[in-house]
Amino acid sequence: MSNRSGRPHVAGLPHWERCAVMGVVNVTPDSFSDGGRWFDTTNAVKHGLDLVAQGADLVDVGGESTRPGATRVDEAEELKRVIPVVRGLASEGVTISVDTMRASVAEQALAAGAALVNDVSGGLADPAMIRVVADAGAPFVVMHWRGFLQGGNVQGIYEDVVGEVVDELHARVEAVLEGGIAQDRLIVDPGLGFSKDAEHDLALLARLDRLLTLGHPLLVAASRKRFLGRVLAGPDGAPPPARERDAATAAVSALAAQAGAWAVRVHEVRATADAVRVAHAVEEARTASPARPTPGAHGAEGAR
Ligand code: PMM
Repeated sequence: MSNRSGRPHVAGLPHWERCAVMGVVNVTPDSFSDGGRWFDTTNAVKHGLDLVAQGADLVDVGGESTRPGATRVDEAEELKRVIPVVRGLASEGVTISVDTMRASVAEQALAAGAALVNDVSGGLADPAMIRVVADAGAPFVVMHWRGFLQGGNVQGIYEDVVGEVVDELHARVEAVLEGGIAQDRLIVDPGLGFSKDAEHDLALLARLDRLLTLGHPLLVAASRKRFLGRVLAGPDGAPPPARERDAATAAVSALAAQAGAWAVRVHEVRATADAVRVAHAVEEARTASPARPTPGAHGAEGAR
């Protein structure tokens, strides 16, 4: 979906003239990259407000780590972590997305003021999810997901990762629409790092244009992920720790924005807020500048 300016737009959310910045608040003791740091309501709300002050357009609140191998938290614990934070941020006027695979958490978060449901399972983990989101008329992120990690990562085998992710996301989009979520409220996400290794993630980032053919706003969540560790590894092959991957994350944000992503999901907002603004300014300059002959053509003319 896109509006008159050609920018992708999601019904039910504010319109942003450039790639939006989704700041992450993980209210978990064990998240992959920032677990434990914001693990109480007061700290988590403060962190969310700090992210907004640094340039986040919306804040993604999650109470369950999706890091490979993480054990699931029970529903009561997830609710206890997430709902007070959603309520606290909503009372400050923040646009909130709730990162959950549970319909009950989504339902209560929407009632507490969340605007968007971000489900890394694309509605597969909880059969009630699609109905809850459809009934609330809320926007929904459908991420590419092949199930909870199994021994040996059997789900992470692809012949053509880009083609398979596009096809599988297309099938999920159809199922979600069938379930009653509105066409103009659906966002798609390639699910970087979920049953994917570094080569898979890079191949997907190289072909975001193929994901855009799905016809839905695209969310890219590369922040601090393992593939960046691989790209940044030193001569000994050791990846830098997750918190030292923020400059690389901002580089991905600029590339994703330039490719036409609707939003990027990041832990460290400031650098990405700058990156998407630079990408937007370059895009505006491209639109404003009239087409001219290429230097090669010019030179050839001058030589004649
Ligand atoms: N990745 C994580 C959590 N939530 N949501 C979406 N839509 N896409 C993702 O790729 C995604 C997500 C895992 O990262 P974290 O635990 O470090 O935040």
